[in-house]
Amino acid sequence: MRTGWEDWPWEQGTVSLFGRLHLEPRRSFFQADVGCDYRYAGRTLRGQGWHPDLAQLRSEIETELGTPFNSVLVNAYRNGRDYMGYHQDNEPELGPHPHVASLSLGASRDFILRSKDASKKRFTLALHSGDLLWMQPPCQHMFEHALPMRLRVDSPRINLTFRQIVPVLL
Ligand SMILES: O=C(O)CCC(=O)C(=O)O
Repeated sequence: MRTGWEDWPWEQGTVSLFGRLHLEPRRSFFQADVGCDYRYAGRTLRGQGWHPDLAQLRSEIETELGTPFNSVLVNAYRNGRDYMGYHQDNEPELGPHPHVASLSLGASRDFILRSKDASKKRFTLALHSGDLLWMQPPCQHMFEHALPMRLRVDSPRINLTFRQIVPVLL
Protein backbone atom coordinates (compact mmCIF):
# COMPACT_ATOMS: atom_id res chain seq x y z
CA MET A 1 0.00 0.00 0.00
CA ARG A 2 1.43 3.33 -1.01
CA THR A 3 0.94 6.16 1.43
CA GLY A 4 2.58 9.20 -0.14
CA TRP A 5 4.42 10.46 -3.20
CA GLU A 6 7.75 9.68 -1.60
CA ASP A 7 6.85 5.97 -1.91
CA TRP A 8 6.65 6.00 -5.71
CA PRO A 9 9.49 4.43 -7.73
CA TRP A 10 11.38 7.64 -8.47
CA GLU A 11 14.55 7.50 -10.50
CA GLN A 12 17.07 10.19 -11.24
CA GLY A 13 18.17 9.65 -14.84
CA THR A 14 21.45 10.78 -16.34
CA VAL A 15 22.06 12.99 -19.36
CA SER A 16 25.21 13.21 -21.39
CA LEU A 17 26.44 16.76 -21.97
CA PHE A 18 29.64 17.34 -23.94
CA GLY A 19 30.69 13.76 -23.23
CA ARG A 20 30.09 13.94 -19.46
CA LEU A 21 27.24 12.28 -17.57
CA HIS A 22 25.10 14.48 -15.30
CA LEU A 23 22.18 13.63 -13.06
CA GLU A 24 18.90 15.01 -14.36
CA PRO A 25 17.71 17.98 -12.30
CA ARG A 26 14.49 16.22 -11.26
CA ARG A 27 13.21 12.70 -10.55
CA SER A 28 10.81 10.73 -12.66
CA PHE A 29 9.15 7.40 -13.33
CA PHE A 30 7.15 5.94 -16.17
CA GLN A 31 4.07 3.75 -16.32
CA ALA A 32 2.27 2.49 -19.41
CA ASP A 33 0.25 -0.32 -20.86
CA VAL A 34 2.32 -3.49 -21.13
CA GLY A 35 4.35 -3.36 -24.34
CA CYS A 36 4.21 0.44 -24.69
CA ASP A 37 7.89 1.28 -24.53
CA TYR A 38 9.18 4.81 -24.90
CA ARG A 39 12.67 5.94 -25.87
CA TYR A 40 13.09 9.11 -23.88
CA ALA A 41 16.19 11.16 -23.12
CA GLY A 42 18.46 8.41 -24.42
CA ARG A 43 16.96 5.54 -22.45
CA THR A 44 14.15 3.05 -23.00
CA LEU A 45 11.27 3.28 -20.52
CA ARG A 46 9.29 0.05 -20.41
CA GLY A 47 5.52 -0.17 -20.13
CA GLN A 48 4.72 -2.70 -17.40
CA GLY A 49 1.18 -1.79 -16.43
CA TRP A 50 -0.41 0.75 -14.12
CA HIS A 51 -0.79 1.35 -10.42
CA PRO A 52 -4.57 1.48 -9.82
CA ASP A 53 -4.43 5.11 -8.59
CA LEU A 54 -2.70 6.27 -11.76
CA ALA A 55 -5.02 4.16 -13.93
CA GLN A 56 -7.97 5.89 -12.26
CA LEU A 57 -6.46 9.33 -12.87
CA ARG A 58 -5.77 8.44 -16.49
CA SER A 59 -9.35 7.33 -16.94
CA GLU A 60 -10.71 10.59 -15.50
CA ILE A 61 -8.46 12.68 -17.77
CA GLU A 62 -9.43 10.62 -20.82
CA THR A 63 -13.08 11.24 -20.03
CA GLU A 64 -12.49 14.95 -19.47
CA LEU A 65 -10.53 15.44 -22.71
CA GLY A 66 -12.13 12.77 -24.88
CA THR A 67 -8.77 11.39 -26.02
CA PRO A 68 -6.93 8.18 -25.03
CA PHE A 69 -3.61 7.95 -23.18
CA ASN A 70 -1.64 4.73 -22.70
CA SER A 71 1.37 6.06 -20.80
CA VAL A 72 2.39 8.58 -18.19
CA LEU A 73 5.73 10.15 -17.35
CA VAL A 74 5.68 11.50 -13.82
CA ASN A 75 8.19 14.19 -12.87
CA ALA A 76 9.07 15.40 -9.37
CA TYR A 77 10.76 18.74 -8.79
CA ARG A 78 12.04 18.85 -5.21
CA ASN A 79 12.14 22.65 -5.20
CA GLY A 80 12.76 25.53 -7.59
CA ARG A 81 16.31 24.35 -8.33
CA ASP A 82 14.92 21.33 -10.16
CA TYR A 83 13.88 22.09 -13.72
CA MET A 84 13.36 20.82 -17.24
CA GLY A 85 15.10 22.46 -20.21
CA TYR A 86 13.59 23.33 -23.57
CA HIS A 87 12.45 20.34 -25.59
CA GLN A 88 9.56 18.99 -27.66
CA ASP A 89 7.55 15.89 -26.86
CA ASN A 90 7.91 14.61 -30.40
CA GLU A 91 9.58 11.22 -30.12
CA PRO A 92 8.58 8.85 -32.96
CA GLU A 93 6.60 6.72 -30.47
CA LEU A 94 4.14 9.61 -30.02
CA GLY A 95 3.22 9.58 -33.72
CA PRO A 96 2.89 12.56 -36.04
CA HIS A 97 0.26 14.39 -33.98
CA PRO A 98 1.13 14.04 -30.27
CA HIS A 99 -1.37 14.90 -27.57
CA VAL A 100 0.10 15.52 -24.13
CA ALA A 101 -2.03 16.14 -21.04
CA SER A 102 -0.06 17.57 -18.16
CA LEU A 103 -1.42 17.65 -14.62
CA SER A 104 0.33 19.83 -12.03
CA LEU A 105 0.27 19.13 -8.28
CA GLY A 106 2.01 20.98 -5.46
CA ALA A 107 4.06 24.14 -5.85
CA SER A 108 3.13 26.63 -8.57
CA ARG A 109 5.75 26.89 -11.31
CA ASP A 110 6.18 28.85 -14.52
CA PHE A 111 5.93 26.85 -17.73
CA ILE A 112 7.31 28.43 -20.91
CA LEU A 113 6.33 27.79 -24.50
CA ARG A 114 8.84 29.09 -27.06
CA SER A 115 7.93 29.24 -30.73
CA LYS A 116 10.21 27.39 -33.13
CA ASP A 117 10.08 30.06 -35.81
CA ALA A 118 12.64 32.84 -36.07
CA SER A 119 10.70 35.06 -33.65
CA LYS A 120 11.35 32.61 -30.75
CA LYS A 121 8.34 34.24 -29.12
CA ARG A 122 7.81 33.08 -25.54
CA PHE A 123 4.59 32.56 -23.59
CA THR A 124 4.75 31.99 -19.85
CA LEU A 125 1.97 30.12 -18.07
CA ALA A 126 1.85 29.94 -14.28
CA LEU A 127 0.82 26.35 -13.52
CA HIS A 128 -0.87 25.86 -10.16
CA SER A 129 -1.80 22.72 -8.25
CA GLY A 130 -4.70 20.99 -10.00
CA ASP A 131 -4.15 22.67 -13.38
CA LEU A 132 -4.47 20.41 -16.41
CA LEU A 133 -2.57 21.66 -19.46
CA TRP A 134 -3.51 19.98 -22.74
CA MET A 135 -0.90 20.33 -25.49
CA GLN A 136 -2.83 19.46 -28.61
CA PRO A 137 -1.41 19.10 -32.12
CA PRO A 138 0.33 21.02 -33.63
CA CYS A 139 1.74 22.36 -30.34
CA GLN A 140 4.76 20.02 -30.35
CA HIS A 141 5.64 21.06 -33.91
CA MET A 142 5.29 24.78 -33.31
CA PHE A 143 6.72 25.17 -29.81
CA GLU A 144 9.38 23.90 -27.46
CA HIS A 145 8.56 23.96 -23.78
CA ALA A 146 10.48 24.18 -20.53
CA LEU A 147 10.03 24.39 -16.79
CA PRO A 148 12.78 26.83 -15.75
CA MET A 149 14.48 27.10 -12.37
CA ARG A 150 12.72 29.36 -9.89
CA LEU A 151 14.98 29.78 -6.88
CA ARG A 152 12.28 31.35 -4.69
CA VAL A 153 10.21 28.11 -4.86
CA ASP A 154 11.05 26.00 -1.82
CA SER A 155 8.43 23.25 -2.00
CA PRO A 156 7.94 20.24 -4.29
CA ARG A 157 5.89 19.93 -7.43
CA ILE A 158 4.70 16.76 -9.14
CA ASN A 159 3.79 16.76 -12.81
CA LEU A 160 2.08 13.90 -14.61
CA THR A 161 2.31 13.98 -18.41
CA PHE A 162 -0.08 11.55 -20.06
CA ARG A 163 0.90 10.53 -23.59
CA GLN A 164 -0.36 8.18 -26.29
CA ILE A 165 2.28 5.84 -27.68
CA VAL A 166 1.43 4.61 -31.15
CA PRO A 167 2.96 1.59 -32.89
CA VAL A 168 6.14 2.57 -34.75
CA LEU A 169 6.63 0.95 -38.14
CA LEU A 170 10.31 0.09 -38.58
O1 LIG B 1 6.80 19.69 -15.43
C1 LIG B 1 6.27 20.16 -16.42
O2 LIG B 1 5.27 20.86 -16.37
C2 LIG B 1 6.88 19.90 -17.77
C3 LIG B 1 7.14 18.45 -18.03
C4 LIG B 1 7.60 18.20 -19.42
O3 LIG B 1 7.91 19.11 -20.15
C5 LIG B 1 7.72 16.85 -19.92
O4 LIG B 1 7.51 15.88 -19.16
O5 LIG B 1 8.00 16.69 -21.12
